[in-house]
Formats: sequence, C-alpha cells, structure tokens
Amino acid sequence: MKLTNQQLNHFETEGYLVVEDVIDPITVLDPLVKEYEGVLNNFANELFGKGEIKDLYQDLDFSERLTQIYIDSGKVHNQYFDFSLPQTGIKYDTPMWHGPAVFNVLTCPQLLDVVESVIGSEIYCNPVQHVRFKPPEQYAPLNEDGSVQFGATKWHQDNGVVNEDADETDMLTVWVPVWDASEEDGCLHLVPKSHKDGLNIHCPIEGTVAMPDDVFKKQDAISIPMKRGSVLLMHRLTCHGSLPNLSKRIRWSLDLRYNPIGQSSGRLAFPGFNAKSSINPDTVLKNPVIWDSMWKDARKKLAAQEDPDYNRWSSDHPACA
Ligand SMILES: O=C(O)CCC(=O)C(=O)O
Repeated sequence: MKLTNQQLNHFETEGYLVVEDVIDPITVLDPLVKEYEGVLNNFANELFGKGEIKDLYQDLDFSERLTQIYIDSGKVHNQYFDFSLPQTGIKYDTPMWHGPAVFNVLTCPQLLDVVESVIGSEIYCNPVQHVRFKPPEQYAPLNEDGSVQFGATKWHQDNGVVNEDADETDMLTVWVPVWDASEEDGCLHLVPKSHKDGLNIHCPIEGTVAMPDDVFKKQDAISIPMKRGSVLLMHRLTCHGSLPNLSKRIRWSLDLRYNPIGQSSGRLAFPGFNAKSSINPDTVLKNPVIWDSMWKDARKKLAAQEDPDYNRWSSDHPACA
C-alpha cells in the first residue's frame, strides 16, 4: 500500500500518521500471538521450575496468564519476550526473543510499502525495536518507590533515545498494536507538529529518559487509539509517550524503526538489517535464523564489554533538576 499525497502531507505537517488495514491480522498477527504463546509457556515452565510462580496457569488466556505470572513473581518480565537487548547490564544469557513470526512482522511487505512511501526504497530495519506487554495498572507489580512497573511511557522523542550519530538519520517509527489499543488500554499520545521544534533535552530517570514538562507543548497532546492491523508512523522528533493501562487486559504492541540504508542507526552495537532494496535486492535479509544469530552474537560481545552510553544528557543538567 503506497501512501497518498494527502497522507504524506499529513505526516509532514503533523509529524505522525495513522494508516489503517496495513498488517493482515490473520496471516501476520495471529501467528505472532501463537509464537508468543509458546514463548510464554516456556517462560511459565522456567519460573515454575525455579519456584517463582505457584502454578503454570495453563488454563488462562494469554493476557490473564502473563498478568498472573507478573503478579505471582512480583515482576514485569518484558525482557524475556523482547526482540532487543537492554541498554545496560547485558549478560551472556540475557533473555530475548527473535522468532520467525516477529521477523515476519518486521519484514511484512505491506508494512515496508508504507515505510517506502516515507523514506524511499532502500530500507534498513533499525535495531531500536521492542515488544511491549504493558500490564493492567490495577494488577501490575510495583517498584520500590511505589510506582507501577512498566506503566505509562514517559514523554520523549525517539531521536532523544539514540546516540548523536543518528541525529541526521531519517528514522521513522512504526508503532503496531497487536491487539486494539484504546485510551483505556494505554494507547500512545503525542503532540502534533512537535517535530518542527527540534530536539529537546531528555533527562535520565528511572533507567530511561524523559523530557521535562516545560520543554514541549504538552497541553496540545492528543491520544491515538488504534485498531489491530493499523500502524502509526511517527517522525523521529515527534514528542510522544503512552497512557497508563487502566483496562483489565495487557496492552500489546510492537514499536519498530526504519531508516534509509547507509544512515547510522544510533545504536551501533545492536544489529539491524536491510529489509528492502531496489538497488541491491541481494542484500535483503530473508532468513529469521540469521537474524536471531546476529542478536546472539551482539549479546555475546556486549556481555564481555562495558555498557555503551546511550544517553547524551546528564541528570545534573540544570533542566533536569
Ligand atoms: O508503547 C509504548 O508505550 C511506548 C512506545 C514508544 O514510546 C516508542 O515507540 O517510542
């Protein structure tokens, strides 16, 4: 699906665009759910074996089972399912998941056609990418300070969470709801036109970064409820975050990024790949097993070295006080 001029104008002026019916739920998203059911089952067995959960909860549906496992173990274990590595503390056995059904979403031809409309035909799949199982706040385990683990995502620009080498990279964020994401579920919210105001300061906070409230027009924020199958495109400078999950169900999404081949990813220690190319089609990665091994190699390397620094602002900057 190619974007129309009207859609492209909307993206350029507003800094975001929702495109409906891009990813086929039956052939692309259902297999992803099935694959993660297997991952969750393995995880349940592992935790049960270690005595960290009281039951395998096999009779519950995916959302209830994962939520119950989070409650029992007192922890949100998103890293077990994620198809990226954490920014710090990587070990040889840091869990992650790079299965074929995830790869099929990242390389879904209909999705890549939409991406091509914005950044051109030479598409690199940027390794800054995540699955997010955001638990319902009413059941979510708490951090030591009483805040909800894996709650609302703080305000940021995606350019602010990568290194300076990607400041000129035409990085496009693609947010994919695996299930419908309403306001109650904790969908994204964003500030239209904020991509025109440049890169803001991001302060290190609770293992992540966030923009102070007074550096962007938070009062102009709108929420973006979305249907399964649709995608949200965001400019790398669009200010955004997500709402708390006030529903009873996990909010399940993938956030992906793409940039033109040859431009820097902003996370050079992590492996990306060529997802589409008219000029050099032979360089396109088609094999999910190779993708998986690229991540395992990166993990091995990173476990043996000091953590790279992904944050360019320090917490003692006056704007962060
Ligand atoms: O899914 C979320 O809650 C946040 C996603 C996000 O902020 C991002 O993709 O940059």
